[in-house]
Amino acid sequence: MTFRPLTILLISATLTTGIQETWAQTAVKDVPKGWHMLDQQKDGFYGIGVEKAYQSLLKDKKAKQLVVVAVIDSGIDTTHEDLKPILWKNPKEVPGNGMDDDQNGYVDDIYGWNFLGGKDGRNVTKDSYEAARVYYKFKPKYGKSGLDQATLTTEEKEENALYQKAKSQIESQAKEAGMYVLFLKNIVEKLPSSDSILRKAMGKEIFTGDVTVFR
Ligand SMILES: [Ca+2]
Ligand SMILES: [Ca+2]
Repeated sequence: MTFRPLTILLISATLTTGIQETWAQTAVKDVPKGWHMLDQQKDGFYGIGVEKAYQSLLKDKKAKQLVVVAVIDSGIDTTHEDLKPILWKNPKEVPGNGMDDDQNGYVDDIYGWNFLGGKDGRNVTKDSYEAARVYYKFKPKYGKSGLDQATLTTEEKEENALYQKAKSQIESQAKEAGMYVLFLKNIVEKLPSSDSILRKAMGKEIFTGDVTVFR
């Protein structure tokens, strides 16, 4: 499988990791605006400590050479004050004219391309994991019963190995999801009787999920 060179910029996985950890950490507290910029030691939030970096690591420093960093990740804010002046731009593409000026297959790809989006590069409502995309792409070819491995070319064997790996992952997830469905079905079936028990125990028709009333 081959991929076109990506021309997407910035933002590291650190931000994603920080989001997950901070979300768990502050689930019961008010989260300040811009928490993701804060510092764990100084502010108590698992942000990236950007001010600390400006004041210590980057203080009085200027770039010695130009480094272009390509990052394959979710989108970035191309209007951000720190990113806007340093964002790499496709020099052969004219933005906003609806044409693929550099003829690389992508229209108006001035900062890169959203490969998870629609054909026009716009966001889609739903997307999927890579394993699911690989699974459904190769299933018609390698998912057939009676597939003779001996007839496959070297490239097809590699594709088939990739398909089998994705299939294993997808089927494992599907099995797990099936168990959750059974679990949720059981809860839904019990809800009417649980509801009547709770209303009787609390002596009111309308109640919230506040469990402290039972303490
Ligand atoms: Ca283009
Ligand atoms: Ca264009």
